[in-house]
Amino acid sequence: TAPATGADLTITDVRLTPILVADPPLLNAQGVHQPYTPRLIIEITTTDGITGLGETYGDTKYLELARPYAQKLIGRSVADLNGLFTVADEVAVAKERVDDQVDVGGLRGVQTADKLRLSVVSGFEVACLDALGKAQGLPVHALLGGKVRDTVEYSGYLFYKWGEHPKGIDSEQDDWGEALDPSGIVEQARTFRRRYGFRSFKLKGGVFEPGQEIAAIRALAEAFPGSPLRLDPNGAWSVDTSLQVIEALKDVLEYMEDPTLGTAAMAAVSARTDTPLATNMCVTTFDEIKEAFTRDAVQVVLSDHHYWGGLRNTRDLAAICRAFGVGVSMHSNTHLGISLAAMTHVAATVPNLHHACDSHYPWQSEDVLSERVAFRDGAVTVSDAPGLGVTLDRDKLDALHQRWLDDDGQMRERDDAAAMRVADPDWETPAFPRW
Ligand code: GKR
Ligand code: MG
Repeated sequence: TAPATGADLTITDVRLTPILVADPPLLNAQGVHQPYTPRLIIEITTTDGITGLGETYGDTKYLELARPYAQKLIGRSVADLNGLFTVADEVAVAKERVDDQVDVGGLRGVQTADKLRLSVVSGFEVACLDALGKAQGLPVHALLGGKVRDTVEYSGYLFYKWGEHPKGIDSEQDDWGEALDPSGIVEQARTFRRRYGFRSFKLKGGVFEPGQEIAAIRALAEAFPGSPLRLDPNGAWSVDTSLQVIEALKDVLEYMEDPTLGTAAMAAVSARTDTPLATNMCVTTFDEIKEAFTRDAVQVVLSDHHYWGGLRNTRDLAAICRAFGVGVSMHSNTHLGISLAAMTHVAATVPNLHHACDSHYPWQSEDVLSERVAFRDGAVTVSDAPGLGVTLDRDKLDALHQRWLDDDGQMRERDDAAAMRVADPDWETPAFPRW
């Protein structure tokens, strides 16, 4: 595996570090975020001692797959990116991990073995690209064909939010305050604008009855005239409710994200409105594209390299969208700076990315990097340093891993409904459509 540059790209070591990261009490259709959320940090080392970093979901079902997978990568080359998928197919996924399971707080549909594998592969692909870039003196975007923009714009991702996590459970205090009504949401958006300069905003909906969420978007439109706005109830509404909300907001929405659940219902909404519908729920795999696009169920797909199996698959997705005239935006789940760097590199290479990307990163006060990735004027500058352009801080990583080790198992799986039951023991994840 020794290329012309002389670097030996053989993988000699893979280190997996599960961590728990502090997360504020953000509300969504399933419940509320736990005080700590699991992530997995991946470090791949080559014969020459070059290290590549990756990050993905850290719940047990991902760790169970990542551990044997990591072993199979020893002796392979970090340049063998296609081989990452072949190796993944060799790792068995336990049946109980996919049967009747829903993914990531229930917001990504039914879990399948393929989705699970792709989410694991995504973290390793990023780590391989980081190592390969460092070995060759090239930024990750150059390995993907080169950047077509120097900065990547992000949206301010607004959430209804409690002031603090329920009393009596271990948690960190955040400095965002409470946001439970339209004025709280506007205040939160002002803080986002002041701290990071975001110009467009997305509100996570599906929390309160639709009238209140309409009022919040109206209040945002008034406070930030001309700013692109999006609302995402994660499929909580019926077709009729979706159409009513769209009618009430059509003059201010950039797009409506997953108003209702499933391709058929999305297509029914889409047929009766000109407001673009976006999704990170009904198109999450290549298999789902054909039906959704041919039925014109969605006009914008939110890519997410963690879902789609990495940065190169994200580019494939964008190419398919281009062929069908479907727009591309970017989805995010709770994540740290390694993922934000990866998102920024791939976003920089996608010509048909015409919307600000989502990112949860501002909600994470903790990171494993020596320097946080910075938003300026609502955007991240694309790094031209070799690899991802980020550096691991081992002390920070160790501290967040220690939290994972000390946990009694409660926080090691993300479960927004369970977190809600701490405050409201009678809480059941609502049947959808809720409204
Ligand atoms: O973190 O509560 C959340 C979000 O709802 C997240 O889980 C979703 O996957 O942000 C995502 C979305 O756009 O649907
Ligand atoms: Mg969404």
